[in-house]
Amino acid sequence: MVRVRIAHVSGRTILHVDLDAFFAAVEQRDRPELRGKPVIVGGGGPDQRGVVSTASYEARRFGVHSAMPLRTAGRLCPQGIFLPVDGRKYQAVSRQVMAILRRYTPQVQPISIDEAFLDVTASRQLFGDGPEIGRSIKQAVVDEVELTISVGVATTKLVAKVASDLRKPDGLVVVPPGEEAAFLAPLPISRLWGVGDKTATALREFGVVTIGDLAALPADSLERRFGKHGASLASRARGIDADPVQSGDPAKSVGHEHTFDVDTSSREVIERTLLGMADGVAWRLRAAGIRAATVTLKLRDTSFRTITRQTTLEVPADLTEPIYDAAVSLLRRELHGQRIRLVGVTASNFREREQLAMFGEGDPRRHATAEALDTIRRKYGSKAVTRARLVKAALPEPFERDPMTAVEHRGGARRGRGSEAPLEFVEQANEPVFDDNLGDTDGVEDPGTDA
Ligand code: TTP
Ligand code: MG
Repeated sequence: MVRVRIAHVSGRTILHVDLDAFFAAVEQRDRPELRGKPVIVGGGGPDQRGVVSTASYEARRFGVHSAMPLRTAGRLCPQGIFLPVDGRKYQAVSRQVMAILRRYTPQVQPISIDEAFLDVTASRQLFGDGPEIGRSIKQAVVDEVELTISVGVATTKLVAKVASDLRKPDGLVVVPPGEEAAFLAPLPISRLWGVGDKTATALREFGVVTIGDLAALPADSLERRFGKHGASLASRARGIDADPVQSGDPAKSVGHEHTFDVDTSSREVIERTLLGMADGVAWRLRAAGIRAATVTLKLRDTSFRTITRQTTLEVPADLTEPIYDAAVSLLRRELHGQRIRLVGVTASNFREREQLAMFGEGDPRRHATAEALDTIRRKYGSKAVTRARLVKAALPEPFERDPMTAVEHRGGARRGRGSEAPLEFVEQANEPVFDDNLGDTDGVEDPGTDA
């Protein structure tokens, strides 16, 4: 544990909380005979074709890690204890932990099944400073859920996230205000949240090894090389990240989700499904007279691992194409052959049409076409018009139910997959997330809709 003095400061205090070896730790908790042993959780059963969801720290010593084929894990760690994924159990535990976090502040933003940001700035008077709150949460999770977490405390989400990962398991890393850049500088760039493999490789070609190397580069040369992300890379390398913790407001997003009858790894099927949903989302935005600046993709795989990835549009949209394009580019970064159970797309960060003069109207012909189609849909029903790509796929389109009556809230009636309408119409209780400037964010666990 790294303990550092922290004065009461006027800036923000943000915590990032992440459970340690989550799925494996839950299994070790429930079966004490597995404690201290190399536990490897993956696949839905004895199916050796699957991949590792996670491995206990004992198994990690053999080189086993998430996303590794189970076969490889079996070779590296023959004495490993292989267990199937019990997604529902982990979801229930996740909800329990999130509920503990919400005792410290309503400003909780879950970003995956086992991690969340908290803005505790306003909670300090009641619960003590950031490190104190971190310790208190760690203790509560041990006492009530019998699991360990790692916590990062900092002034920004970016730095808190990097910090929580640094002393796993059971870590508490505190970065005092003003020391963000110095804290990040010696770390390899791969640790910088939002820097994917591609960017990391490109940066290495630039001679950048540590985050400090990146921070030392002039912003304009980064911009020349990396376009609009260059400037944001430079400031992120210094720990600058104004992004707020977004606890979510149901009124602030419009989304569709679809649970496949059979989990699929077909890119074509997933993309076509997204297209149908983007079309429905755009239609609802136009009906409400609003445009959305943020598009969030949600994916849940066979092992119930749920992520969301979010991107901000340069121009707020209420047309299918920009929403679909944004969702697909997020999707392509995340799909690497895994079987997908659920996909969703959400638009948020709304702007009234009147506020949009500064963005210009976009392509007026496209708008006229979309509005003409909307008129036909209103008059003859939503099935009257559909996209050629959806017809070819014989896919039901998303707006076959009245949006006003088909709103489904989480925690509502559970439905088996077989009985579900093929395209769920979900008014999302806004999980979305946060704007990572690189448009590549970790996302939120949805505890409810995929029961
Ligand atoms: P992580 O927090 O990335 O991993 P972890 O909690 O197992 O280990 P750590 O101590 O390093 O935080 O992911 C949380 C859970 O999500 C993990 O327990 C299993 C699941 N998961 C997958 O199913 N597939 C994956 O590729 C990853 C990375 C995680
Ligand atoms: Mg974890």
